[in-house]
Amino acid sequence: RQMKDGCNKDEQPKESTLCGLNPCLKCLQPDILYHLGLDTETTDFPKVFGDVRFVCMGGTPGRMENFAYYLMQEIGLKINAATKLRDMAEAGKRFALFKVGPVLCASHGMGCPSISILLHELIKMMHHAKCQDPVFIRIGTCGGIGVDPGTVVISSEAVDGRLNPAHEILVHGVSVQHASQLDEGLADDIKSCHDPSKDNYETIIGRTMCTHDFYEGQSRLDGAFCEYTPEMKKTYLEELQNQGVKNIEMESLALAALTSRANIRAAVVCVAILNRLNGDQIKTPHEILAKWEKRPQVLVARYIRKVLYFH
Ligand code: R2B
Ligand code: URA
Repeated sequence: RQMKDGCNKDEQPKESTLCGLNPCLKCLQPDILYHLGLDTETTDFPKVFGDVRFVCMGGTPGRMENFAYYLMQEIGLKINAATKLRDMAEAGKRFALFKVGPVLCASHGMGCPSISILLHELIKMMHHAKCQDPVFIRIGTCGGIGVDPGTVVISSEAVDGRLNPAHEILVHGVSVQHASQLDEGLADDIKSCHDPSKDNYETIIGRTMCTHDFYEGQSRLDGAFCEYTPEMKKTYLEELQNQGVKNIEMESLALAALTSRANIRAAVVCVAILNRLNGDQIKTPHEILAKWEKRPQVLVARYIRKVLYFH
């Protein structure tokens, strides 16, 4: 595939395909991935993580552990029924990290600040391990905009609350914006794993709005504070809908921005647990939510299988 300017894979055949990273990384001996509880001195990164081709992330440790066991079955790596996976980030006491062959499954917590910390450390991990073209995928939940609950939304791009396609951070007190485009080809490839003969729900591609808050940032009327009217909420959500926004969640801006800075392809695959045009509170029973949460997992597992065995 086409490399970004200044990235030439052939010049450094033994390095990772990532680029644009901190030039001082090589000075860090060891480099300590503090929140993962891993470091380059006590772990041989190329040996342990060098085969990683997919990095899947989701909000909670439990969901990512379940996904890892599900993948083990789906990609045929189940050695015997008693195979137990170890949380490789247990020492960090923040995130959970499981490895199933070429797939890493990590929990990212809630919001851009949390997933940013994870991504800095996972991207450094890919670099130290000399991984080749790893793909990063977030599987999660979201609020839909005019879509039926249970629908899977794959993000075409991430935008902020002003519909600006950039992740803004403050560096030295100065605003810096990083473009938050996602890989279109990857989104299409994942969507093509939807099977209308088996899946009794829709899978769509659309714009994703990413906010830094679940309540006011998403124009909910049920937060502890609310200084706008139901009419103002209606106007805002309808404007989002007119602008092609299909869902709202809280991590896509950081994921899109940090991965594209490193020349990593990334996707965001979320199931809508409600239609925000019809309400704010999530009243769906837990058993149904649990079923819906599997939908992005099933789709992404099919995608990984296809890439591993049919390419
Ligand atoms: C979706 O769900 C969480 C909030 O409930 C948040 O992490 C997100 O993006
Ligand atoms: N996650 C969000 O960020 N918003 C929702 O409405 C549902 C899940």
